[in-house]
Amino acid sequence: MKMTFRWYGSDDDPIPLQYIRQIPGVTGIMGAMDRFPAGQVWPQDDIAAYVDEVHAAGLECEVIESVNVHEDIKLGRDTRDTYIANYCRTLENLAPYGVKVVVYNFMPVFDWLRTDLAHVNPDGSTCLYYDEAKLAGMTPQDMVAATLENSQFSLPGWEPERLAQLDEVMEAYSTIDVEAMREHYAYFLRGVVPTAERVGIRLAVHPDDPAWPLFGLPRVCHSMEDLDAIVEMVDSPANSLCVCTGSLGSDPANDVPAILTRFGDKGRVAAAHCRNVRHLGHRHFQEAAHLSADGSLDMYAIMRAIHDHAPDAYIRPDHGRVIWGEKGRPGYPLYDRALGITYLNGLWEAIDKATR
Ligand code: DNO
Ligand code: MN
Repeated sequence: MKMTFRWYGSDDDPIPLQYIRQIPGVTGIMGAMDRFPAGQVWPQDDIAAYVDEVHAAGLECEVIESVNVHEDIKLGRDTRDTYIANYCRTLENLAPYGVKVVVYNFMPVFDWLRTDLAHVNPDGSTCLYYDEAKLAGMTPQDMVAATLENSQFSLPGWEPERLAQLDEVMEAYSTIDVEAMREHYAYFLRGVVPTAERVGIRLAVHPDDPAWPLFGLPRVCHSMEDLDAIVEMVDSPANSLCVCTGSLGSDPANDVPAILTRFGDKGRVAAAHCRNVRHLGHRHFQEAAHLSADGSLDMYAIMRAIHDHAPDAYIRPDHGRVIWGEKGRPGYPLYDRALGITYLNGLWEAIDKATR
């Protein structure tokens, strides 16, 4: 296991690398470079500058998150071959800088979504929160309008150009069902996995968050069955998973330790995001502290499954609560994620010593 921390780059992240290095047990970062729109080739100069900065801070940069998949690939449009070729070029550009795992997702239109970015808890901390009832009767267009108006909702990864195309994209998806989406997914994997294998990168899909369909869109990555279908599309360790425990765990029907065990045994867990959620009702949850007792997931069982079945996975804490008056990106504060790491490392040490 290698413990890492998501970092958006010095221009986009208020947390300095030096602070990340000061968290006990962190060996590297999971790098995010949100400035490149999906479909664009990540230029080598930008990658070099980013990775050099991470190395200069005494940290590794072996995982890059969210090399995003262009919507035309998910829609199966004729232009997809160009975007697949660009994706391969980005993998070729990342590999010489020591990148071993690339995390991506295959969610149509929306990446992760919440209905409240700063839900206030009784202790004064705030957290990300989702209540499907708040979306009742809303179209995606209404939701986008609400987001832009009062930032009550969150739409990560959305550039204004993409928002302008929302009507057209939603219309295009109206003819695409789960089966067609899976075909488009397999086509993408067949296009990129050979390059990933050749350059020594493992692709790791991040599951749908939350773990159910939204606005009738065909989401294909939120259950054990979905993950089975994905790993079977191309039989290669380069076609792997990033098991986000909080995303899959938003649906109480998902047994997250069992998922880690199953795909760990198949050698398909390249990375994991370890975080807790608290179930509040049907399609209704809030994000919790990492501690098992604060939420609905058994973080001990999760760490035990990683320890026993996917011991080489890169892991990181995921969304944290905002505590101690910190300012910054919702979900990505320093303090609560650092507390999460310390707790996860404590579980790991106890598991490791008890099983020797
Ligand atoms: C949600 C987060 C996301 C994730 C991207 C992956 O749980 O971890 O920001 O990194 O959706 O593509
Ligand atoms: Mn995650």
